[in-house]
Amino acid sequence: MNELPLHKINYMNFQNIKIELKDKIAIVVINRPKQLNALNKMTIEELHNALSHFINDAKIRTIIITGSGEKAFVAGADIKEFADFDVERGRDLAKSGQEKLFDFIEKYPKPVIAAINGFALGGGLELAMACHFRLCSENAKMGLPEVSLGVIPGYGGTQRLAQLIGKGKAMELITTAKMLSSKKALEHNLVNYVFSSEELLNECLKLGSLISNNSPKAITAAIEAINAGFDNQVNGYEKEIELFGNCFGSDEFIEGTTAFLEKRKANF
Ligand code: DAK
Repeated sequence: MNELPLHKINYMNFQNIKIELKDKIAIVVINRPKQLNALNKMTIEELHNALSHFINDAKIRTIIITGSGEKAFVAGADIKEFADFDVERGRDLAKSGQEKLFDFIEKYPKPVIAAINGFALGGGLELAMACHFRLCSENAKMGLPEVSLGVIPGYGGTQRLAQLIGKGKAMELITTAKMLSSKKALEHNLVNYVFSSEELLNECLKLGSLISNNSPKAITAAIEAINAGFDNQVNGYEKEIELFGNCFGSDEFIEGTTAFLEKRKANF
């Protein structure tokens, strides 16, 4: 990872993740480089705990999730951990993992950016796809190779990949288990931008800094409204109207409009 003047803070005694703070941005680094940052149960638990903590920390406006080292974001769920699962355990863990981490991130009230710094495979790509958007390094490789192991993506991958790149391409990628290069991932809109490994984190921080200028309450409402359009149970347009109306009751709306009229920068 890039050498940055990051203020390192030990929020909690995490074993598998590191937290670094830069201005109003929390960088969550998955830190199991010897296993290419494979997601085991404890890592999922720690990610959930760290993110839960940041929800109530008004100083943190954006979360960046990345992997330790230059080789991998996350090379999948930890294969050693789920190799002996039976049907019931597989189903239970898919459900609890989806709720605890993947759906939790998708609905998270602050923007979560995936900085994909290498392999993002299986559960790793599912984690990146649950994030609100993705940037990757030129050396990144992305895929859902689960069928090569006799399973299917179990952390929302069949749903989110089809939403992001379209049904036909998702069918191809999942059934062939092949990996996409960073260039192809950009062409397929799986990632928003590609940068060199050296630039990746700084570019994510620049986006985080733009986010920090804006109204946190409006951002939370925007995330909810965008997500509503992908929820079959909800009418996205109606949700947008409701959330739009709510904005008019917020102190941040008053500050934003007052600052504009007073020709100054809003202070959110
Ligand atoms: N799990 C555990 N260890 C892993 C790992 C993984 N996913 N990926 C890599 N490692 C470990 C390797 O075992 C190796 O450890 P040692 O042998 O040195 O102890 C170390 O990381 C370095 O890996 P390689 O030696 O293989 O490195 P290479 O450069 O040669 O290859 C690679 C890099 C990324 C191409 C290769 O490591 C690879 O193919 N890794 C596995 C990719 C993969 O198939 N990932 C899993 C996808 S399936 C579930 C829900 C969801 C899921 C599962 C369960 N439930 C709800 C129960 C999701 C499943 C998946 O993610």
